[in-house]
Amino acid sequence: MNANLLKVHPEVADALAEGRPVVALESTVITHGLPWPKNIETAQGMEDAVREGGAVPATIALINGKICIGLSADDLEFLAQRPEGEVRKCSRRDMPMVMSAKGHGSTTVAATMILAELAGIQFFATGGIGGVHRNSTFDVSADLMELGKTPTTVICSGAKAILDIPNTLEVLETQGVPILGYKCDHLPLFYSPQSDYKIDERVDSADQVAEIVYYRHQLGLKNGTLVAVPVPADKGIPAADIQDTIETALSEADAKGIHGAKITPWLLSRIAELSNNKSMSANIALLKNNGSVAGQIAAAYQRLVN
Ligand code: PSU
Ligand code: MN
Repeated sequence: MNANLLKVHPEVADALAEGRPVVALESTVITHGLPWPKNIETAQGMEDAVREGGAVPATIALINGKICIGLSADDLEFLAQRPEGEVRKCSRRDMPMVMSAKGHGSTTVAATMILAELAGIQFFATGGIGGVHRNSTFDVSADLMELGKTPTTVICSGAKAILDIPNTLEVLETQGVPILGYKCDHLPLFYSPQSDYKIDERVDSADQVAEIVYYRHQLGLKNGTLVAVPVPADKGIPAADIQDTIETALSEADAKGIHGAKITPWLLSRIAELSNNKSMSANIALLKNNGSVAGQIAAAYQRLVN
């Protein structure tokens, strides 16, 4: 790759060169997931959490057509303040167009995995992955396919209950992506710490995750690994308490004909409104917590390989 296209923040470049742990962070949550100023507070809070966990954070985005691996405080604020429509939500397919137009793009889980891999970053923290949308034969997030072919370890809180969870789990199985339940036996559903879906493997420490990732690497497997971390108990919303809100938001979206890349951001903000922002405080709490767990996992991995 032409090195001029990649702008690696000096702190991240140093950490990578010295073999210190780094955790990638996505930027769609900043531009399309949370409103100003919650988005900037959360983006900074997540970076702090990664540091507390023991790693260097690298938030990833496209700014003026350049791939940025690690953002300065000014870059973060710049992205967080862009008016709607100025930053394109980028999944795998969108990045070349944004680069060609010298535009701005925020990266989804799929795009962040691709760019993290390009930069040599193996661990990535986010809120929730995309999945199979309900009542839709073909709206399957590119996140799921990316997890099948890019060897990034994604630390998240499962997938949102707005999705078709059984079909999402089937696609992940087909793609060869294991789900590790971080101190849990059942899949967390983003806002909700618990569900009825049994998880593939329970893990109880960062070292255990690091070891599983190590063996995946040794086997030469090119797929990703998902680590599912429940939202902290004091901020979680029991699945039964948010189910009606989710159903309402889903039928409103249906009536309005909202679909494609717009549906996830629309549903998130509608659910926040309908829940008097309870869903948003769960969202923020789980993002920070996942940053911290990811920092610990990245640090454990470095200890293991050193
Ligand atoms: N889940 C969230 N918040 C988000 C997203 C997912 O809780 O902001 C974003 C992520 O960037 C994810 C993307 O990768 O939505 C999935 O979108 P789609 O279904 O269009 O692939
Ligand atoms: Mn989609």
